[in-house]
Amino acid sequence: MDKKNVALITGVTGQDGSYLAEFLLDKGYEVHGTIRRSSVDFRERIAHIEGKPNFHLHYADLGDSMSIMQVMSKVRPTEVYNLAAQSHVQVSFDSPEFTCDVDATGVLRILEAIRLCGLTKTCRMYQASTSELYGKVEEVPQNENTPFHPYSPYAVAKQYGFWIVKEYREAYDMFCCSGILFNHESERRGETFVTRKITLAAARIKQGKQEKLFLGNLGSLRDWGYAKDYVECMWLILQHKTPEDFVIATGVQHSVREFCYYAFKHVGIELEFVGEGLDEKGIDKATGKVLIEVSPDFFRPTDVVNLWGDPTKAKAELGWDPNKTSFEQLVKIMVDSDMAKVAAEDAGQRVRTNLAEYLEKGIVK
Ligand code: NAP
Ligand code: G4F
Repeated sequence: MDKKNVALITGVTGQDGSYLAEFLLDKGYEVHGTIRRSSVDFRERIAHIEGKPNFHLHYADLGDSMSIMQVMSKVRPTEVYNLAAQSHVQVSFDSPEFTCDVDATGVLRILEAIRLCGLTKTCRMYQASTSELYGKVEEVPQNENTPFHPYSPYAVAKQYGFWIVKEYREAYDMFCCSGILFNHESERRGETFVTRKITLAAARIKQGKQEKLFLGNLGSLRDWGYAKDYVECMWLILQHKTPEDFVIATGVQHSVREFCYYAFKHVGIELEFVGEGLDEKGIDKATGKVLIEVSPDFFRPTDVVNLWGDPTKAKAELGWDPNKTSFEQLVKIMVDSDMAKVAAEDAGQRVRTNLAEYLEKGIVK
């Protein structure tokens, strides 16, 4: 492999960043990642690759142009993957200004840093865009030509990111592209996203460490893929002959309710859902015990309820396989991982937070 392949990943400590770093290291890249200073040293997702000779970390914050300029001029990457973001939709209603600064202006800061460092012709840039842009959907399934209708502060900020990438491509002839990624999950998914919240609760309930799971909109529909498969597509987008935007999705849709059903089934609990709206409950068929309840705390001021991607373009032009991991396999991977984590957990090992309990009580959403 050409030794000159140098990747800079913002958000390397996140779910996608950690998988992408592994993927690029395996391909022989020199990989640089950005981290933020935090009062607790928590880099669980990349702990296994820290210390590898081709892996380097730098402090930078997407809200701080100077830090981005410094890392860009030092690393002089050939590929930049901008994965850093305030990525939680519900949190964006509580922190809209911060979300805008990081998820919108942050993208501009990255593009300008590439330009000002004189890397316009030598560096390709990938922007982590999102199916949330389709928001209050105007077409089902959604493809690259579906109109956008962002429906949260997060999505509005990401829409700016999408358009500023397009603008720099056209204005400065830069190789910069957006991957419009539908939801993708894994055993490394943050614990407050719905899939991980469910798999963790299924494991904890099965092992007698949690009584109940409280959720919001059970009818919400998503196209869920496996994060490990999706990072390959990010890379393929930057290897394409021309800079273009791509939808990355599986083409298969399920509801939050179905995700619960399969996750609990995998730990040996068959759920039956009874009632409607706020009164709906998920009941253990064998014991009659209520395991899932609906709480208004987890509803959003505006919610995106019908995401379903059409990955035809990525399949045809990038040769990417959107169905390497099926929905059932994804649920199994996540539940198996959480069953093992919960089994290993004791008071000492759960010092980071009592997040599962906070989630259960609705203190953290
Ligand atoms: P994630 O696990 O929440 O990771 C986000 C990363 O961004 C973390 O490394 C975080 O650092 C970093 N970050 C947050 N604010 C930052 C700031 N101000 N400056 C620098 N870094 C900052 O998210 P993910 O699921 O991996 O998603 C990766 C990207 O894809 C995000 O841009 C997300 O919006 C987008 N996306 C995700 C999905 C999905 O389903 N996962 C779908 C579509 C698009 P800390 O560890 O320090 O917090
Ligand atoms: O898991 P979620 O929080 O993911 P959401 O909002 O779709 O956002 C994720 O995917 C986007 C791609 O479409 C990314 F851009 C974004 O960064 C993030 O990775 O919620 C999924 C659905 C929503 O409709 C939500 O209302 O599940 C519903 N839901 C129901 N109960 C819940 C809950 N979501 C959360 N987080 N917690 C609940 O208790």
